[in-house]
Amino acid sequence: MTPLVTLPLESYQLAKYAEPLVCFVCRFENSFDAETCRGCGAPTALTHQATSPKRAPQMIAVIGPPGCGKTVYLGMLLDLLARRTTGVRALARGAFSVTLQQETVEALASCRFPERTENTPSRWNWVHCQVHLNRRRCPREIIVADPSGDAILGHLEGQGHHPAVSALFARAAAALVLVDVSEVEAGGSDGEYFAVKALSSLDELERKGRRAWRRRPVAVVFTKADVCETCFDDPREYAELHCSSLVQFCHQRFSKVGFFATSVARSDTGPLGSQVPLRVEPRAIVDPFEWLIARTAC
Ligand SMILES: Nc1nc2c(ncn2[C@@H]2O[C@H](COP(=O)(O)OP(=O)(O)O)[C@@H](O)[C@H]2O)c(=O)[nH]1
Ligand SMILES: [Mg+2]
Ligand SMILES: [Zn+2]
Repeated sequence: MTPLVTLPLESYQLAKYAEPLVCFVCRFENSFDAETCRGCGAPTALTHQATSPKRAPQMIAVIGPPGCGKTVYLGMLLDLLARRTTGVRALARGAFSVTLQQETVEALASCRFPERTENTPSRWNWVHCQVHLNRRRCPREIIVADPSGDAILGHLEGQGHHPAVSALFARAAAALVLVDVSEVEAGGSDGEYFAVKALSSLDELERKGRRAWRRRPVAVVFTKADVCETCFDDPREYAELHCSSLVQFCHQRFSKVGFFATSVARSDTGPLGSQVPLRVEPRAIVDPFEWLIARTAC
């Protein structure tokens, strides 16, 4: 015997699915209840938030090979910006925006560096923050992702499909290009080639008009500069001496380029062979960000 049951037809629930949620980062059309974008992996909370402010948020592309120090630099940058009471400050928007800062600071506080960033974009840390420049100017909405270097490399080498990297490259208002000083000092030039490849790829994306990449600001950031004091003395001169093809490329193709040296912690080889932070001593971390924001068109 089949018992008869009455089920209410909740068709109004289906109406929610009729209107897609267009991802702010990659423009993929998601269903309204998706947690991460099926196109690029960014949290959909970011898209919900992005539609609320008066000014649309601007993205900053963070570019560098695996291991150049993106996670450590960004985590420390956000922590410093969040604790400031004057000058450029940042307020996180949404719980997901605090994770990068939290994971980095907790790792450094327990004498280790953060884990290597996973390749899958839905596992990257995405940050949406409100950046206050000074009392007179209204705050800016900024979105930054901490991408995996392997995904950027894959995108540059044309291997695989990396919608998150493609979207960041195409739609970012500015770029932070990281070059590892410890590699430069060891005589390597992979970091320099990586930076030239990435900048060349940006330049080819948009060459004409107001949105041309040559008009968008690019900060070249030498990370782990604790290994070479002269890099701090004059980062541009250091770049001209050690990364001359990068400097040439920047001058030829971009109109707003700055060179910076930063360091988060001195490190040494631990008992298990991995690098451990010896002394956390952030130096010149905010300078590139401050420079970039001041030059990013509203
Ligand atoms: N000496 C020094 N080493 C650093 C610094 N920042 C990062 N590192 C080292 O670089 C490694 C990779 O850093 P990470 O931020 O994970 O690189 P990512 O792959 O670009 O995100 C860390 O595990 C540390 O060994 C720094 O400021 N100074
Ligand atoms: Mg990382
Ligand atoms: Zn997306």
